[in-house]
Amino acid sequence: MKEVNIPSGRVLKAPENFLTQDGIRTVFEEGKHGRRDFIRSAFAAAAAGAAVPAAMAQGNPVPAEGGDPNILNLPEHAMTLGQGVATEGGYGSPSKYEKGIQRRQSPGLTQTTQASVSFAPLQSLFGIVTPSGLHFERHHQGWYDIDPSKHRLMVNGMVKRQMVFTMDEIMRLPSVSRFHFIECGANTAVDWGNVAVPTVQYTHGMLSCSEFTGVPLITLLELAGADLKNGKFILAEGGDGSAMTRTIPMELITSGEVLVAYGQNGEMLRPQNGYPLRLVVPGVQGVSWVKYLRRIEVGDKPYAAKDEAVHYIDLMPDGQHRQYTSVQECKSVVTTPSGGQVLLDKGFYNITGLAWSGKGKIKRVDVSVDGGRNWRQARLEGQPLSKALTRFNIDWVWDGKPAIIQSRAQDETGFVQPNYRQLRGVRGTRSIYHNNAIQSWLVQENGEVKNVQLS
Ligand SMILES: Nc1nc2c(c(=O)[nH]1)N[C@H]1C(S)=C(S)[C@@H](COP(=O)(O)O)O[C@H]1N2
Ligand SMILES: [Mo]
Repeated sequence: MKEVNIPSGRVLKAPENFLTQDGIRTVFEEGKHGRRDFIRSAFAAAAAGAAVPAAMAQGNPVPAEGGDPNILNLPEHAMTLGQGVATEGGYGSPSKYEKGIQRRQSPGLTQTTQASVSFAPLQSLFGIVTPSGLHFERHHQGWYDIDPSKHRLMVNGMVKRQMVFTMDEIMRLPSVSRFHFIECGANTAVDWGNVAVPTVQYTHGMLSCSEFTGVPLITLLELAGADLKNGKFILAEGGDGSAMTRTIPMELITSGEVLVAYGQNGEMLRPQNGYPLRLVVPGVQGVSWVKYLRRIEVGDKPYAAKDEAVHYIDLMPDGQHRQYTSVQECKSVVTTPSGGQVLLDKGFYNITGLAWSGKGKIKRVDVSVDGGRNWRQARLEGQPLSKALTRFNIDWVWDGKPAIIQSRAQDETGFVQPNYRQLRGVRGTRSIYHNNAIQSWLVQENGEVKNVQLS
């Protein structure tokens, strides 16, 4: 067993060779020795009636063991000169103690790294924003770092003026910044049939949330004089070799929600996420968020592109394929405690997780610790934003007995996240995409948390 630090600083134990152990934080040395020694020696000093230095009585560091109790054993960082500004170059990086927090590939999931996925470490994140360097990646033909001065966006089809925009031209236009989640339609896909992967990083990590900045697509369509009466759809086309094209219904665009985005969390998009330009289609599955966006065509019918007619379809129980499913239905997941984490001891824990809906705002989240028999309402952090992640928390005192932790979200339309029985009742068992079932985590008596499914 190895001690690990989970989000919000609590220390848990995890098996040494656990598959995804490295997805969880390793304990700080201070946590392992320093603090406990501090408390122990403070007690020892008080018990021995030793003169406790004034600084220590105020909660300052401990006297050197066996030495002069008046000499404070200050840590090096309190006595030496720190490093100068920008010693690592002009762009900062996380602490060296946070190296274990990485996006990860699922071994054996795909044959090449170019047509693959890296999952976001949801178990280690706070709040609702995914740091750009940890945003999940899904590429069909690898990622590129495209020269923005050479990049162009063409608008054609049912328009009065076909236009080609440079990045400079796009960035002169009125912009907006909004928080939105992006979830791949295949998120949680491997668990459709049964439990397949051990941690929340692999079950739900094709999910991220950023503040995106860009120009509403409707602005570009208006500049091009698009026929908004007969033009019912657009086709969005990416500039990479995967020929990623998707049909987007015009209602989403005229509402002003769809953005041609260049910004992500206050800076330009990362190359892995579509630099210099991507489509942001709030609430809609990730595949429609076309990266390296190079062309928008206005048309009067759906385009039946390969990634909507053949891929990203749902096989229904009657044997028919459901096409053009795009809005991500209401879903939630507990991120701590979650698979692969180990509770150190009985007692208090903050259960925390994420909820989201492609149809709007999260209205409420309920949490069960007994496999869905009883539910308690969780606290939502801040004001839930539409089509963004919402963080929830709830207090829990673990009595040391096996417990099954679940979360169930409800959105502002009244839609309640289904359990597996309800979902399979409608969708059957042969789907891949769009699994929004309630997730169950089993806390075992030894504290180890496991991915389980209840029938
Ligand atoms: N040009 C292009 N756009 C693309 C893809 C791609 O392979 N090429 N993948 C799509 C899929 S399936 C998803 S889930 C999202 C992933 O976005 P991300 O890599 O920024 O997380 O991008 C979408 N847009
Ligand atoms: Mo995707």
